[in-house]
Amino acid sequence: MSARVDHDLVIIGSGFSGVGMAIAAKAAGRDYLVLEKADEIGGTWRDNRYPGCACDVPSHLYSFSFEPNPYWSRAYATADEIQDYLLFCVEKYGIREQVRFDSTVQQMTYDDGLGAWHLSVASSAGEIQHIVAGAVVLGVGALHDPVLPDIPGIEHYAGEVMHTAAWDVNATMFGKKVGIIGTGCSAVQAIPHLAEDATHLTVFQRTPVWVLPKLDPEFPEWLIDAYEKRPWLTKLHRARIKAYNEVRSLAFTKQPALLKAMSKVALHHMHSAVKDPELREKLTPSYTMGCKRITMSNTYFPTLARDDVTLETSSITGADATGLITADGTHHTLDAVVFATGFDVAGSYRHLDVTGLQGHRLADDWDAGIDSFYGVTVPHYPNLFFLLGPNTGLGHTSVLLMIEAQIRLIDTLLDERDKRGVTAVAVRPQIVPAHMAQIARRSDDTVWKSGGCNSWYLDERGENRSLWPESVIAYERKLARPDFVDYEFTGSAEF
Ligand code: N01
Repeated sequence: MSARVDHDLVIIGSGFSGVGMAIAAKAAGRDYLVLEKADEIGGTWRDNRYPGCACDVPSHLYSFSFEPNPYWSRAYATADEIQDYLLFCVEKYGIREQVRFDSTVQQMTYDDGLGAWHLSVASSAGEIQHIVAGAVVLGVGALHDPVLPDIPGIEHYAGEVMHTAAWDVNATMFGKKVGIIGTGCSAVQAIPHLAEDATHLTVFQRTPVWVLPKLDPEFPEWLIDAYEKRPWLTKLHRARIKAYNEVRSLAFTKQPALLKAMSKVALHHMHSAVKDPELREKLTPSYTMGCKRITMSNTYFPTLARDDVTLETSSITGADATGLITADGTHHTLDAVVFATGFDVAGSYRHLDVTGLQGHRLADDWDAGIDSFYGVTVPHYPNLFFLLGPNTGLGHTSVLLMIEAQIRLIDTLLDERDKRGVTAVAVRPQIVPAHMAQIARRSDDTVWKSGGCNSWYLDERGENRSLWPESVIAYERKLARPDFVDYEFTGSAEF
């Protein structure tokens, strides 16, 4: 480590991305520090504690490949079980002592002479610390900043207000009249649980959602025993579901015939639970399946068919002290309103004030179009790396596959930088337009663009800057063998 930097590597965020990067940095013998704005490890699975929160990617694939977990209790783990797994990894690999909590990065400025980043880090008490880092990895998550829609008069509402992604675990909906806004993945998971507790649940739906049956068996003891005693069996199972999810994910994105067949399955699933033709009509999506993330639930439709659950499709026009008002003039009296209204996808980066080479500011650069090279590096920002950055989200398989591929690439680039005895590595600006053009071409034939829906997958220009439009295995292969001519290695390490 140079005497002029405080740490070789600063990792921002301690979700799966940050923890995975910290484990790799420790194994590589780097001097690293993790900055976490909250007071506990975890990102998504620390914050999303709404009732019913779970992952709709199979548990054995939603784990680090180097730390297979034979003890997953079911096919699709709950949020609590996933958070426990992450905390287990943190303890096993001895990461916690290198995590600084209550540390929000406010500003980052690249120092070209030094080949390092100056970070301003604030605590909740307002103390500002200055840290110099030889490289920075952003593991801040794309689905992190909750969106609260602008409802006229909501400031006068006197009942409880919650967002699914900022759930107060001490809150109870028991015995209350509850309204939930939104019918995306989070809502589909929460609605059956909220209906159990509430005296009445009103679901405010703007767009119906495609829901497939969920095959979510609990794993029997003998199978958990077998996975525990024979680690190769866990690895084999993981490889099998990885291959299956790869095919499924591509098919759900680009195969109209398969999507049509799956739509029939979803409609049959709904019809078998909902007998009322009027309710069926309200629940039937008009956009092509796959345009938004496809959800899975065995309890969503039966819940909507309950007498104490109302599906409201008239749009919300306002709020007052006691509830919400819809366009048809109905006043819905509610003790609690739950926002299951999603995330500001660009928000995690907008909050960061990042200045790179020659005064380039990330917020301004990305206002003109969120360009990156494989979502990991961005021109004009040397020694800065993104985990789950632009165009590396996934619709229907495990983002941990992307995170691990990205961590390997970052490790390789930092090793190569150090081997060459220079201070900086950055992607060459000239090669990024062709890469982005290829992403645009590959996105053109996806259902995300042609499916006739609005979703967080596309930006306000209708361009895909969120998801990886090709095979995950191709992505892993490409990042495992980077072409160093795509990068500039500069700066003398001699001071
Ligand atoms: O959010 P969303 P989410 N009035 O943006 C509605 C991941 N995830 O939290 O469709 C009324 O999908 C909006 O309506 P519309 C996953 O990647 C994963 O559910 O825009 N309604 C929509 O119904 C997912 O894609 C898991 O018309 C309003 C909903 O709110 C991502 O997180 C589990 C409204 C928002 O849906 C986001 O999912 C959960 C308004 N003013 C989430 N504004 C896993 O299992 C918005 N809506 C891995």
